[in-house]
Amino acid sequence: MKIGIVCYPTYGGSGVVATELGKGLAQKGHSVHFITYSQPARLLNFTENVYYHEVSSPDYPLFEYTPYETALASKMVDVVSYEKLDLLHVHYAIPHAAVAYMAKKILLAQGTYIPVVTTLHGTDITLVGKNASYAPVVSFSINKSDGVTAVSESLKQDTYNSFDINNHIEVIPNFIDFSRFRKTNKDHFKKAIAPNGEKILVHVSNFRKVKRVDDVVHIFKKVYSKIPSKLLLIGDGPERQSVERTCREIGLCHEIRFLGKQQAVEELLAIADLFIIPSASESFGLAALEAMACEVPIISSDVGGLTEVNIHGQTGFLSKVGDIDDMAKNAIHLLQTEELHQKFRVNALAQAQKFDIGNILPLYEKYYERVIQEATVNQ
Ligand code: GMT
Repeated sequence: MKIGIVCYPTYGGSGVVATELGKGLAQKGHSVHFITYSQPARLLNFTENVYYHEVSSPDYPLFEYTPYETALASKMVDVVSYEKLDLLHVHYAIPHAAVAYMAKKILLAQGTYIPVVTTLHGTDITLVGKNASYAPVVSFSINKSDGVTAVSESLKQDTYNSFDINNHIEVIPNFIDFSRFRKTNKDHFKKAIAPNGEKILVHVSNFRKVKRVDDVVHIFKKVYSKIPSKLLLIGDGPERQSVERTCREIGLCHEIRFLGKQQAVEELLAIADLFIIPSASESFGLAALEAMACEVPIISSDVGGLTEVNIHGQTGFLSKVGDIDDMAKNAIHLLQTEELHQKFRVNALAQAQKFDIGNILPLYEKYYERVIQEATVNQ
């Protein structure tokens, strides 16, 4: 198949999933055309069967806001026509699903029918999408997509609950590439970070409010009072400064390291004893899955798709959002009970294996084929 992929090229989960999906499809022989405003963060090397089309939206003195959507729609039209694509797959509803609808109508006027699949990722539904400024367009463009997928059952339900949707939503969960995410020996890292054999707790996110990174620091404080430990905070974003202030206030800056955006997260996960993800909302929790693939048990909140990834009492523990005491209690229990910790490590890996890219990619391929076939019949 010839597939066009539209996504945010930044470090966010939706862009990561879109890029890894595209690379996986390309490896299976499909031609994959990325249409984005800059080179996707995980697409920096040459990859066979992968093409990159940059969207540029020229500035003009009249524009207070550059009309990116217009430029993107024009680029979609151009790439679909010239490259003779079979399908457009857009990730994150805002604005991609609406722009795809526009491109589809333009192409139809030129005699080409291009089926559009929209993948819902999370905040496009649960946070931003619900906002009255966007909701009517989000709802309309989901209904007008030829296929709609959500990354978890929970997100599917949230979508039906929040919008007036008359389209079927297929759940295709996020996935993990074990050739990259697996436990490897990084003892030299471990020695550098925890020279006296301290336990290593890790959090990875984009430091947005929804991630509740402050909770991570407060959980760590409680763990630290019982167990010699270190905290690694990976990623960056709007809450970083405030989290740094919290670390200073509780006087634990010397035990907490802010590592910023890291390319090789798997190398740090390889030395982790626990992964903390206390988010207020999480449609899937790809960061947790990546940790589990590296055999790291999870301490998480019990929201959204996290309940489908982290299994309470097996791969980690789930607590109510903001229940720092419970999360700390669970973390301490796990770190102090070596046998249980080891068992959770094994379970985490087994659970992550269900989301192996090798199992999930064929679901997308089958879904594409179905959408293309239905679109041909309904034309
Ligand atoms: O987590 C974020 O805020 C980034 C966001 C995105 O779209 O880039 O992540 C969402 O999509 C990821 C990939 O499908 C999911 O793993 C995350 O759970 C989801 N984030 C939220 O729902 C908050």
